[in-house]
Amino acid sequence: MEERALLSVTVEDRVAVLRIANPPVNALSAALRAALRDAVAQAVADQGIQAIVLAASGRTFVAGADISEFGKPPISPSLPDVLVAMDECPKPLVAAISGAALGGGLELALGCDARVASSGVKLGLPEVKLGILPGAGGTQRLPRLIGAAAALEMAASGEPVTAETALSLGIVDEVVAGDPLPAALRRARALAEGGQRPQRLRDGRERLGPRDAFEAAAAKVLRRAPDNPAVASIVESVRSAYDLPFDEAMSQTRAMFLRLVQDDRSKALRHVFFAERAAQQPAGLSREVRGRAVSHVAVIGAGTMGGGIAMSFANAGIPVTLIEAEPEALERGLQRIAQNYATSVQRGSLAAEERDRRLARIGGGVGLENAAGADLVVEAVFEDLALKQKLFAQLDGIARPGAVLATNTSYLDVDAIAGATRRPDDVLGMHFFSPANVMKLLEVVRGAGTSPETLATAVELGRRLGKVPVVVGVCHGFVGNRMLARRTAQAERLLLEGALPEQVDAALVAFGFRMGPFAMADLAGLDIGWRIRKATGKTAPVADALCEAGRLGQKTGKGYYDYGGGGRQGVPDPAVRDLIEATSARLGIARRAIGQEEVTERLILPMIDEGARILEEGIAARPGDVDVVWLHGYNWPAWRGGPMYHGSRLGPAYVAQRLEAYAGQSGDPSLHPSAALRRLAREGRDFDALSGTAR
Ligand code: 3H9
Repeated sequence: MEERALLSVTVEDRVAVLRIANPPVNALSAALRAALRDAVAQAVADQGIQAIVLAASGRTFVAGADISEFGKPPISPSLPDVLVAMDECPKPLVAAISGAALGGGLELALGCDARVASSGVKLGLPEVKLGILPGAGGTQRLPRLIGAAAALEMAASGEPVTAETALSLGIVDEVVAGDPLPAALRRARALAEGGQRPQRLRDGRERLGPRDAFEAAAAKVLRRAPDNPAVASIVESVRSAYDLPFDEAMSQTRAMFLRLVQDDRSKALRHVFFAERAAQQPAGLSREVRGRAVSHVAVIGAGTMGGGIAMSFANAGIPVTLIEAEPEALERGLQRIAQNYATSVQRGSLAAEERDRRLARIGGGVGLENAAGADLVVEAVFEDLALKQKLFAQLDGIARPGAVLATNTSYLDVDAIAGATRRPDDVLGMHFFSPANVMKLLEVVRGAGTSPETLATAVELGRRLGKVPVVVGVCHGFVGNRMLARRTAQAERLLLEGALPEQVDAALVAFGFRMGPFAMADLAGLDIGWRIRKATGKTAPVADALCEAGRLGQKTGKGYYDYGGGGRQGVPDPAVRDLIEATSARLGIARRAIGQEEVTERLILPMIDEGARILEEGIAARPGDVDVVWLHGYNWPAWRGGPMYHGSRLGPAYVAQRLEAYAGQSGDPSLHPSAALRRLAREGRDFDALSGTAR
C-alpha cells in the first residue's frame, strides 16, 4: 500500500510550513504524531530555517486525537511527547488555524507562540463529552493563557467557541478572513526577527488569575455535571496549574487521562460518538446518492407538533408555510409559535432580531393548495390512517412533481399512506419527536417504494435542521415507540404485581434517566394513551382506572402523583396506592415485594429484546442506530451507550436468561425472549450478528 503524505513541508522565505493532511478531519494518528515530531526536529536541525508555521489542509485544522486509537495500547510518540518537542524547539512556532481546532488540535496550537485563525472557525476542548480530559496540556497551557476559570469552563463544558470569541478571550492573536497562512507567516518572521523564542506557555503562571475565582468556577462545573467522572479530573488537573510544576502536573494529568480512557463510561461515550456518525450513512444508500434541493417547505397541521416542525425549519433558515383547514386553527398555531419564540427571548436564549428573522420565514395558508410550490411537504395531522390517506391522495394532485411528501406519523403504516398516491417513490416518514424544535432525533422512515433520492433528501435535511437522522423501516411504532411500548407494558405490570410508581421511577432515575415512566406519563398527560387504548381495544388496568378517576396527570393536578397546587414536582399519593392495590385484588394478582434490580431489569431487558427483533426484521440496520434513537429521542443516559450497547455489555445470553426467569416468576408471557435473542444467546454472538439479516 502506498503511504499517504500525512504532513508536507515547504519552505517560504526561511519559514518551514508544516501542513497536515490526514483526511477527513486531520485526527492525530500515531503516524501523524511521528511525522510532526520528525518535521519539527528537521526544522530545528536546518540552519536555513528561522521559524515554523503549523497549518492544515481540508475542512478542519485538527479534530484532536484519533478517537479510534483509544483503548488500544498507546503508540509512541504520544501527543504530549510531540508537545515536548515543540517546547524544546528553539525556533518560534505559529499556528495557522483554518478549520475547527478541537481537543488535541487546540492543544497543538497552544504549543505554538502565536495563533492566527480564519473567521468563523471553532476552537474547543470537547474531550469531556467523551468522558476524558484534555491529555496533552490543554488543562495546563490554556489556563496559563486565558486564566484558570475561563479555561476550566471551556474544558468542563466541552463547548467550542468561535474564532471571534477566542480572540476576545486571548486564545488566538489574530482573526483573518480566509486563509490564515499569510498572516501566520508574517507573525513567524516577526518573531524570528526578535532573535529569541518568546517565553513558552508552560513557563509562565502570571495569567492564571485569582485562585478564588477558579474555585468558584470549579464549584459551579462540579454541580452541573455530577455524573461525568471526567469533570472532577478536569477540575483537579486545572487546579494543579496553581500547585504543581508544569511537568509534575502533566504527568498527573496523563495518569488521569489513561485511567479515564479505561472507564466504562468513556467507552460508552466513544461508542455513541461513532454510532451517531455511522447513522448518518444509512445502510443500503450509496454515498454517491444526493438528495434533492429543498428551499421551501410546507407543513400541514398547525397543532403542537406541526408548529414545532415549522419552527425547526425556520430556525435552520428554511422558509416554511404552515397549512390548516380552517383560519382559526391556523391563527392559533401561528400564535403558539410566536409565543414560543417570545418565551425564548424573555429567557434570554434568543435575540429579538433573530426571533424576527425566524418568524419572517414562517407563513400561513388555509387549504392544501398552499403546498403547491413546496419542495418538501411534512404532514402532521391527527393520527388516523384514513385521514392521512385522503390527505396524501389530495396532495398527489397538488404538490409539484419531484416534491418529497413526508408523514410525521408515529405509528401508522407509511406504505399504506404512500399507496394513496401515484408517487410512492417520493413518500417517506419523517418522525419528529416532541417538542419538535428541541428534540434532536428524526426517525426517517423508509417505505417499500421510497427512492434513494427521497431518502437522501430527508437525511440531508435532517442534518441541516441540526437533528440526528436515523433511517428505520416500516412497522408499528418504528424503532423508538415500538421499544418504548415494551417498557410501558412492564411498568404497568410491575404496579399490578406489587411495586408503586415512585419505586419504578426511582429505579430508572438510578439507572441514569432524568425521569421515570410515571413522572413522564404525568407530564405528557395520561389521556393520550387512554384514547389510543380505547380505539384499539387494549387495556392497562391501573392507567385506565386513574383516567376514569379524572387523574390525567400534571394538567389536572393529579395523576400517578399528586401535584398539590399545580406545581411540577409530584408527591406519592396514598389514594393511588389504594387504587393500585384494589386493581391487583380485582384481577386476583397476589402482590409481593419487588426489589430495585428486578424493576430495572424488567423495564430495560424487554427493550433490548425488542431491539433484537427490530434488527432481525431489518427495521433498523445496526445496533448503533437503535442506540442513537434512544439517546436522542428518549434521553437514554449517554454514558450507558444506548440500549443495544448496554445489552451487549450484559451479553445476549444473560439478557435471555433473565427474561426467561422473569417470565416464569411473573407469569407474563410477553417476557419470554424472542427467537432472535435466543439464537444469539445459543450461538454466543452479539447483536451485530443480526444486522442486515432481513431486507
Ligand atoms: C483528544 O483530542 C484527546 C487529547 O486531549 C489528548 C490525547 C493525549 N478521531 O463528525 P463528522 C471521523 S480527544 C477519529 O461526520 P463533521 C468521524 O468518525 C478528541 N475519527 O464530520 C467520521 O468518520 P466516518 C477530541 C474522527 O464535518 C469523519 O471523521 N476531539 C475524529 O460533521 C467525519 O466526522 C473531538 O471530540 C477523531 N477525533 O464534523 C472532536 N473526529 O466518515 C470530534 C471525526 O467514517 N470530532 N472523526 O463516519 C468532531 O466533533 C467532528 O468530527 C468535527 C467535524 C466537528 C471535527
